[in-house]
Amino acid sequence: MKETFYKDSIVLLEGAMNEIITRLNTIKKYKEVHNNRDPIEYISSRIKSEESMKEKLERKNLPITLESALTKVYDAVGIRIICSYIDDVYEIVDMLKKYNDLKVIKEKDYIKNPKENGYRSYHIVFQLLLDIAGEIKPVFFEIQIRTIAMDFWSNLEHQIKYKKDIKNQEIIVKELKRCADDIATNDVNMQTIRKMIMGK
Ligand code: 0O2
Repeated sequence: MKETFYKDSIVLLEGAMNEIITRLNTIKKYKEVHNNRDPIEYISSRIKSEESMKEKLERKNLPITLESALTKVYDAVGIRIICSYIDDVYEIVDMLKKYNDLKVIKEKDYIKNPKENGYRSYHIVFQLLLDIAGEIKPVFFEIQIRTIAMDFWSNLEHQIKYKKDIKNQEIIVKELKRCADDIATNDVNMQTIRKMIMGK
């Protein structure tokens, strides 16, 4: 077994992750065939590492137990969907919400309401009722959907979290915020130009 902290439950987490990835890959192919355009650029996924899960439980003042990792924190399974355009993000959100076996638990639109540091992304926590040979097991997972530009920004910004004693932190934070705002403007501009090209 890969993850000792999750014990046998790793099977459920990996099962849910694989199931959702399969659906997303089917959506990709379907859209390509029927719309001549796939709104998803790429998909990544991960099971939260034991270290990162324990750190999160501690940060949220939750007991460091398997039970809280599976039921109090919702991103043991994390899936990221990267799109070219902002409209694609919302198209995917709508598509995901149409699955009858997915229940929305939590939803945050950090694109319409960016975080103070400039972070933009659409987050949804779903509960999937995983059917394992007739036994129904609920599994939570978090999907983050964002544009390529938002993803580029957040990958760089994320490094601040893990790097200690950063020199010029104040300037970096300010510059990152400026870049986030520039990126947001350009995402809107790119979307507008695309619509003009498409004659919409
Ligand atoms: P890691 O290391 O990426 O896994 P809450 O609703 O606030 O109680 P939560 O889960 O903190 O619970 O909510 P939220 O805001 O949906 O954040 C979940 C994840 O989004 C984070 O996971 C990050 O991956 C990402 N995220 C949120 N805010 C930021 C940000 O300001 N910058 C970047 N780069 N990523 C962010 P983790 O577990 O915190 O971290």
